[in-house]
Amino acid sequence: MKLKDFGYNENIKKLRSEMNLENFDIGRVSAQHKNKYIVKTEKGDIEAEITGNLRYSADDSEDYPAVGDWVFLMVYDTSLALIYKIIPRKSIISRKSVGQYGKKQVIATNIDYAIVLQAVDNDFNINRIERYLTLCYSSNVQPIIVLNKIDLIDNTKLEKLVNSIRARIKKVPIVTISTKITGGIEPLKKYLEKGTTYCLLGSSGVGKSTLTNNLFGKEMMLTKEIRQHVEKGKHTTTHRELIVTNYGILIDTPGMKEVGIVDSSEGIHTAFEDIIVLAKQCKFSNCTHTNEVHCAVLEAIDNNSLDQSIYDNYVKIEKEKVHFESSIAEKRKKDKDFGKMVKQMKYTKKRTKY
Ligand SMILES: Nc1nc2c(ncn2[C@@H]2O[C@H](COP(=O)(O)OP(=O)(O)O)[C@@H](O)[C@H]2O)c(=O)[nH]1
Ligand SMILES: [Mg+2]
Ligand SMILES: [Zn+2]
Repeated sequence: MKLKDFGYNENIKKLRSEMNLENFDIGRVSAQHKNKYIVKTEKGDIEAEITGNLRYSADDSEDYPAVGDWVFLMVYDTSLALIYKIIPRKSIISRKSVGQYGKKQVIATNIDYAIVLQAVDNDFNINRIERYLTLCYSSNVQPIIVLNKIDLIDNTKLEKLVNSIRARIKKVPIVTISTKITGGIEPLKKYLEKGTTYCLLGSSGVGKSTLTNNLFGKEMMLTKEIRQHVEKGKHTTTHRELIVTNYGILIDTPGMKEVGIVDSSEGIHTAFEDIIVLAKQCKFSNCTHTNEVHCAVLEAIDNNSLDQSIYDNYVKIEKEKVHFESSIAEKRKKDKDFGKMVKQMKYTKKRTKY
């Protein structure tokens, strides 16, 4: 395969030459298993680890390679390669780390578009769509809203669902599909382009893997292996895979029960544009739009020009963002205090030696 097939473009080429590492091979991280990475290169898929140097200089999860990354590597043979450096990313999708306070977890990088997938049966939830949009905008990724499993409802019901999204979300394409009927995913194919990278976002069970398989054209062996793992009760929650198809490069993500929003002021601003526009007319520039007088947002709800449900979701996501930011600040301070203490201890030790 050519580098172009898995997303190599002028931008990567430029960054690559700027970095002046012409002696290294280049590849794209397609999967991660603990501390091993599968990297797609012109020579094929190669198993790689990171250099000690990269490991020691990393102090954040974002400093490690992630699925979607372009990396410089030294290839010794197909089962031995070292990742030396990560090429700066165009976009990073991350979420709150599950179970690690104040930490982020990178889901995928260098994504062009996110396919925000929901099933029209019991999974449908506009608040959650807005949440994913916030995540997309804060990650510099363009969203496409896709409703799957439309074989399960009639046209009237479908039209109602689409209209209900349209009432709240104005500028994002909405595509309706089914992976179970012939030609059911054709409407989506119009939005897909070879060589472009798409990340599938959505709860578990909405059809992300089925859609990936359909676009790939055949059932992937890998998916079956993973299923067997799951059946044996092993965890596969961190599994992500970059898959090259004629309809673009797809990154299937594990179902996200909760989309924890991390530092996303930009994202919130774009997803809740109506509110942000109104907010410019609030009396106080630091208005929280919760209890202030002359708050243009609250007034708009009162006179029905702003939907209460949009507002409620906005307040909820904004609150989470503030909470996460303070948890990060708190964690940084703790780390810093700890660092100081260690330094102090070393210093004391030195002094007492003599
Ligand atoms: N009725 C219907 N079922 C679907 C459709 N797409 C996927 N499914 C089913 O939904 C279930 C979950 O699909 P899967 O791809 O594993 O979801 P994932 O967790 O998002 O990867 C499977 O049983 C699929 O066969 C669809 O368009 N219509
Ligand atoms: Mg899946
Ligand atoms: Zn206000």
